[in-house]
Amino acid sequence: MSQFEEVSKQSSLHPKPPGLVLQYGTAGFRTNAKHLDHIMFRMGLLATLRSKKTQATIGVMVTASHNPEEDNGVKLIDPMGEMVTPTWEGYATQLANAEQGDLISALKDVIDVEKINMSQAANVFVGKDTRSSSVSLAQAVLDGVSALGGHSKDYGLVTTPQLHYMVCCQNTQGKYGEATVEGYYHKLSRAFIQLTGNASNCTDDQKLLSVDGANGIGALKVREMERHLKKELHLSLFNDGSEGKLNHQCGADFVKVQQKPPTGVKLNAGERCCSFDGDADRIVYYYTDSDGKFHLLDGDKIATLISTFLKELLTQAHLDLKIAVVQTAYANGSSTHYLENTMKVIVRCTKTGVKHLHHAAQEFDIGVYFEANGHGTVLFSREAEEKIQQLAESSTTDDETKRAARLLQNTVNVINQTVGDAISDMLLIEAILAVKGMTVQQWDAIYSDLPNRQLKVKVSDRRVIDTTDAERRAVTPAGLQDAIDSLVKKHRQARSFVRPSGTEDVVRVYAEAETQESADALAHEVSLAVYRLAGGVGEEPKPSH
Ligand code: NG1
Ligand code: ZN
Repeated sequence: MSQFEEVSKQSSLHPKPPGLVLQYGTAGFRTNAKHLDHIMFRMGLLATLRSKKTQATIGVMVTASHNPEEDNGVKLIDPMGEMVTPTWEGYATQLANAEQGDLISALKDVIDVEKINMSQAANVFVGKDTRSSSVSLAQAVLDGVSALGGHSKDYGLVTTPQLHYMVCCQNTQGKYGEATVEGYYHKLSRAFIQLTGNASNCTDDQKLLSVDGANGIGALKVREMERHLKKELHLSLFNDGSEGKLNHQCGADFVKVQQKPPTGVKLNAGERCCSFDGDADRIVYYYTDSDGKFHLLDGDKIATLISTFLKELLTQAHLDLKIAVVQTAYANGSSTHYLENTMKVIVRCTKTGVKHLHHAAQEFDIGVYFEANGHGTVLFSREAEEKIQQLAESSTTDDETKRAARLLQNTVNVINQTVGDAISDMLLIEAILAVKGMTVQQWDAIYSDLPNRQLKVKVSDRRVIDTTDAERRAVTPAGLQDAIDSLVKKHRQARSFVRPSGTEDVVRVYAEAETQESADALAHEVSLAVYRLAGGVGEEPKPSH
């Protein structure tokens, strides 16, 4: 039987509902799990083609991250562990939307355009999160790979960043690490223990950290990793999936957007706590003070902590490497101000979506990128890594220089450079706090966030909003940006912007201002402007109390 006959036969077991149209968005395909079986099979096919084309291993992750339990989704991972390129995102959408009878010709179109040698071997790594729908959906991906004669390795339950790590390890022939879950734990924990070895007088209390696992895969994996940490970190794990529902009233997205603690976590005043999202590629920290007030330390605070630490080490090591922080329009204005004016580091702003941040960060020797929601990592250029390594191993440098170079070297090893990784970020943050002897309150006090509010507005077609200047200004519909500008002028220290979401059928509104009342009022006024000028549907947005 020819290759395509096998695909035809297998695809009839994963039929596409006629007329259903889905798009590969900011984070792959994401929707209610019941619409995704054919998508998964087809992404198995596409990953196989991508593998043949790149002559490398490709990853396919089945997850819908912070979305509700009933949703699911799928993302493709390119050879170095990065997100798949925009051209192939386009193929993903074409393949996903080809009606059942047109699938083979859609597949042949990609093969022709990309001039793919179909006799080339293919290898695909597949991983999934803890959603109940992920079991059959991951099987559909595997079926797609085998229908085109590709080899696959099923990693089963892994976090999204773990699968990115596996793909990178495999394609670097083990230089990045060993492509197993144990290899991941070993690499990260070893670097973590070496980093914390530089902390003097760290008490048991300071080693305490509460973790909200969002009832997802991160909880399972943190538990597996614990024994590798050799008591250098005492974790209290909450929302571990044994009772609660995935992402429900918990997890990084809930905490960030609601600006309140998750349910299911015992918070003692002053104690550090962090929340992962449903696939453990995001993390935020927080604590409550003695007055019961909640303090959030989001991706901006994390980027500031990490970049300050790295900048100090570069000075101590006398290394002349260019460091930058990459943010999006959602970064709190105070963080940008502090980074540019006090820390004097280069700050770049890109469009929302980690692939944009990742690319911008690659332009520097050291690029620290974080979305305000807690997705981020640090990228080191190959030259930067080499310089750090040479210095750490040199026999002629003095002790202080060498110590700084070794700390930098361990930082390179603890951070998952392929993608934002809650577990790896957590280990780096904990190590920095330990090495600097810093409390969560001191970290929080580096700068004060401007009060802010995020809202959503439903419109009939969110594509009517087009933006420019890294999404900070709306070009269409006519009059919207003028309306936002005049509303912003009514508030002190204010800023606001709107953009269509890439993962939900809504327009997102962001506002920040001198006081919470002002930020709330501005967010509401801008929501009304969107509703009126961009085709709002349903009830008019109401003011928050
Ligand atoms: P959209 O829905 O495009 O705003 C959200 C996040 C992104 C990114 C993606 C992927 C915000 C405001 N937006 O995108 O930063 O993380 O999801 O998960 O947090
Ligand atoms: Zn996620």
